[in-house]
Amino acid sequence: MCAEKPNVSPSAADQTYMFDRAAECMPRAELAALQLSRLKHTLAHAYANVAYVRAKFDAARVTPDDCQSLDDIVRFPFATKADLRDTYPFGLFAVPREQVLRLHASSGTTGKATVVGYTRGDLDTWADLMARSMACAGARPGDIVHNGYGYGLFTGGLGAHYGAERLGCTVVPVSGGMTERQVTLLQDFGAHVLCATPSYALNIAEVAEGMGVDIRKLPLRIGIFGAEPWSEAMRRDLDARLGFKAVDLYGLSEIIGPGVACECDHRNGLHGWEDHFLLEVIDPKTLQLVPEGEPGELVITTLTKQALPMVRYRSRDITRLTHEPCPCGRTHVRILRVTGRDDDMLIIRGVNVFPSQIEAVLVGLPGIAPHYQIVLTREGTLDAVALEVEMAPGTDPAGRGKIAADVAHQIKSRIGVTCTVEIKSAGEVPRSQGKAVRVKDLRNKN
Ligand code: DLL
Repeated sequence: MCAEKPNVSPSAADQTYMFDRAAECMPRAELAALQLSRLKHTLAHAYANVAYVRAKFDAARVTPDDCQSLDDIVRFPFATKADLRDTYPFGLFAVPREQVLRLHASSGTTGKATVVGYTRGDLDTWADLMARSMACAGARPGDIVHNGYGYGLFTGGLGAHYGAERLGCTVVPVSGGMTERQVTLLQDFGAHVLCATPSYALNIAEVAEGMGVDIRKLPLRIGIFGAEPWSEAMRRDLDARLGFKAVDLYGLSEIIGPGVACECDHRNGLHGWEDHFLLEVIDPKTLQLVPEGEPGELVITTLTKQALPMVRYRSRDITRLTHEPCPCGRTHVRILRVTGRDDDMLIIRGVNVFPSQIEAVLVGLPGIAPHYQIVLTREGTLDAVALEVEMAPGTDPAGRGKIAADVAHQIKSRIGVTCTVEIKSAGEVPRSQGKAVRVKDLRNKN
């Protein structure tokens, strides 16, 4: 309970604040015209300056002149992570390397890292889009922003950092890790906004509980969480444990980093910033567009990037789009939460399952803490799934067997997957410092 927490919700007038109202509320027809002129420019820029892109367009027998309307985008070939790997490190840059002021890279767990670059103009656009996103989420100039996203090659830390500064906030650049110190700083500095992955936010909440600190009584108002899939159930849990509003932020380094899309106060999907990105959703098997509202893979074309223009980048992220008007007045399409990546999708004895579906079942079950790992092994020719879940602190260990049976039953009846469940003691499942590792795939190792 949080009876002492002061009522710090922004006033009604404050809720109408936007970082760039003209862009965020642009009438749809104007937005489409802007997109088309920017799309033409991007296609011409990539074709003229990136040999790899030119060769792909030539092979597909298209030139930038074939784009006369936004619908013509489907004539152009897709880009994938493989393009970045094939041209490692700088082969997709459309400007001389000397004009690239910043590099970021993914860790590249499979194969080479993917490297992305930014001109001065790109860094400026990114800061603007992150400022816009943070304001959309409810951050305001003058707020203190505790930035727990990792600093370094990952785009989360510096992306949120420059966005918060652009908005006019005081940034606390703590990065991930040293969680006890983070709790102390949250208390001492009185941050209003917490930026972190949702799994790390959970870790912070838990460490605070262990230190006897009630996060719900601190001045924190908003959590801007992203960089990994999370469920509505996890959001409810985070809202309750942290005592403030958990808001979803989406992005990917290949496109710009965080700041591609963000929820507003209504938390009914993430506004995708269409003046800078053209968003499509395709069926990953047929590669055709799906009707609005149907789930599919998000494909993104950058409209203003200079160093690394991306045409039809296949994100692998599964989501849905809606143009239903949002009460906030922003006109940009909404991404209805990214449920997972199609390359994270587990096919367990023929059933397609995303880790976030398992999470949604686990969060809220009695006796369970929302810390889990899915361990995949192979038994003969069949995949076997073991779920390692933690007992909630204070739960009687004698009840493990019953809790395990209950979890297995719920997973079977709600998702249709048979799994064995191991109930671990509090603290046994590894804690996240950034992006949580939800799946341990041992199938090729035994
Ligand atoms: O994770 C950028 C980011 C940083 C976004 C901080 C939000 C907050 P990458 O490391 O390139 O970039 O990973 C991008 O993470 O394709 C999704 O699969 C996943 N992802 C990012 N945001 C969300 C989200 C950053 N809100 C990949 N929900 C993306 C679900 C997300 N998945």
